Amino acid sequence: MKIVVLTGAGISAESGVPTFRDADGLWEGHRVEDVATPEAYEARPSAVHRFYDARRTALSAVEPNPAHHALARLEEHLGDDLLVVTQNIDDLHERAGSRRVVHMHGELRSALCRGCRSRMPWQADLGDFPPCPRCGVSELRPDVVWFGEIPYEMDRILAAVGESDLFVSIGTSGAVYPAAGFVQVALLNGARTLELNLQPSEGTTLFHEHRHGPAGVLVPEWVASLVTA
Ligand code: BV8
Repeated sequence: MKIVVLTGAGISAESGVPTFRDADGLWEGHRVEDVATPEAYEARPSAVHRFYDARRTALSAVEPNPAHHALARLEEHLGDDLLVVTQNIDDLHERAGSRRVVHMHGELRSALCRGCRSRMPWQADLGDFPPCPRCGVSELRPDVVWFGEIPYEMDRILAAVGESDLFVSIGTSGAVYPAAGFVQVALLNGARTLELNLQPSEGTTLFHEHRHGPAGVLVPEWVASLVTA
C-alpha cells in the first residue's frame, strides 16, 4: 500500500514548537506579510532574519515527540511505499529517524544564496549577513518558501499523491495552498483519505475518516494498527 503523509505545525506542537494560527502562534505578533514574503525581506531583511534566527536557535531546545517517532517506525516497515511531505521547516522528522521526508516549504537549518542560488546546511544566525561560502557575496537568506514563492519538489509530491492508496493529513489547518489542495488530488486518484488533527481542519469534509486529538496519541495508535494489520 503506497502512503503519503502530509504534516503541519500541529505534529511539532507537543515538542514545544509553536504552531501558526493558534492563540499564541508564530504569526501572533507578526503579520505574515511582514516576515514570510520576499517583499518583507527586501524591505526589512534584519527583521526577517531575527524571526528566523530565533526559530533556528529554538530548534536545539526541542526534541521529536511520539508522533515523529511513530512515522519513523512506519518507514522501517513500508520503506519506499511511505513518503512524508511536511510543511514544517523544523528537522524533527529527521531527528526521529525518518529519511523519506520532503520539506516543501524549506528548512530552518539551511541557507539559500540569492547570488549563486546555492542551498547549504546552515546552523548559525544569518542576521549578521555572513558571506556565502560558495560565491563570497553576503546574500544568504533563510532557505524557506515564502508566500508567493513556489514550493519545493512539487512534481515529486504531486506524483506521489497521485499514486497513493492512502493520503493522511496530520496536524495541519489546511489553510495554506498548494498543500491544502493535496487531499483533492488524492481523492481524484481514488485514494482513501484520513485526517489526524486536534480539531477539524478547513478541508475536513474532504476526508473519508477523521480522528481528532493530539498527534502524540493518534499517530502512534494509527501506526500500531497499520503495522500489526
Ligand atoms: C504559491 C514557510 C504559487 C515559512 C510557509 C489558493 C487559494 C488562496 C490562496 C492561495 C492559493 N494558492 C496560493 C495562494 C497563496 C498562498 C496561500 O495559501 N495563502 C493562504 C494564507 C490563503 N500560498 C502561497 O503563497 C504558496 N505559494 O502558491 O506559489 C504556486 C503554487 C503551486 C504550484 C506552483 C506555484 C507558498 C505558501 C508557503 C508559505 N510558507 N512556511 C515559515 O514557516 O515561516 S506556510 C506556513 O504556514 C507553514 O509552512 C504551513 O504551510 C502554514 C501553517 O499551517 P499549519 O502548518 O497547518 O499550521 P497552523 O498553525 O495553521 O495549524 C496547526 C493545526 O494543527 C491546527 O489545525 C491545529 O488544530 C492542529 N494542532 C495543534 N496542536 C496539535 C494539532 N494537531 C494534532 N496534535 C496537536 N498536538
